[in-house]
Amino acid sequence: MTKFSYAEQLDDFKSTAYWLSKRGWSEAAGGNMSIRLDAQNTTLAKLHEDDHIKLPVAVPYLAGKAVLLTGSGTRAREIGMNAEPHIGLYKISDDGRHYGWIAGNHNPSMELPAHFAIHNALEQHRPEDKAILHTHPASLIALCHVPGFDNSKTISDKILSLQSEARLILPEGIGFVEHELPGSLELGLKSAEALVRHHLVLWQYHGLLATGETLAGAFDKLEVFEKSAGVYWKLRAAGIDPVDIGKAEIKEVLTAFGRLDRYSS
Ligand code: 2HA
Ligand code: ZN
Repeated sequence: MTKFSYAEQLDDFKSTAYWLSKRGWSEAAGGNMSIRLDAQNTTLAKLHEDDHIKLPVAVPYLAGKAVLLTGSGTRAREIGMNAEPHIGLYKISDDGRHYGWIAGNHNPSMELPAHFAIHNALEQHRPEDKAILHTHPASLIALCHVPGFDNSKTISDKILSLQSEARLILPEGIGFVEHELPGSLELGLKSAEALVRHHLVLWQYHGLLATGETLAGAFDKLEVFEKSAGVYWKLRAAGIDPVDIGKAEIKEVLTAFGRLDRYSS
């Protein structure tokens, strides 16, 4: 099998997968991850036309770029031990309408259309965010079953107001996409739209999509949201209806740290 040598990215996949597994957030083969590689990498083999796979929508911002993506059926608990056999390297054609496999694992995650659509949006709007992580944390999925928790604003306001620093880390709140078929293009396109503004998107009844400069950075944001959701469930389990911090105090915190402009109340 053709090999590739992206040691830094492989370490990021490995340690993030280890922690996803340790936290019980990626059961069985649930979840997937990808990293967009910097600039056009001229050392990558040119894509043969015969190996071109047509993309359902063009990804012009990814033209000529490459993405490392976890393989279908790969398990976080195994990636966390040895990442390399589980990661594939894909290149997008110069016209941004096709992609092809270059090296490594060549059976990509079913969420490839979502990852490519999101990388395309990130490259356009937040090029520093090169990593995408999808996982299934129980406390976040459970939020989708609370009556009324079916939109970005309600979930952001109720959950990110339970701990002083949560809204500071996620001032724009979290995005929300209603239930869509896993692996579908619709899921990818709606997520790409939500991610223009948000770093996290909750997929209703499914799981979370997180972005960051690295997978570890995406994991940080996921951890912050999950911590607040954990506080919510602890209170609910104790029969307490959360009081929450209150908008005025949240605004005070965001103002003190210069982040009020990213907050939409
Ligand atoms: O099984 O989580 O959403 C991988 C997934 C697809
Ligand atoms: Zn999933």
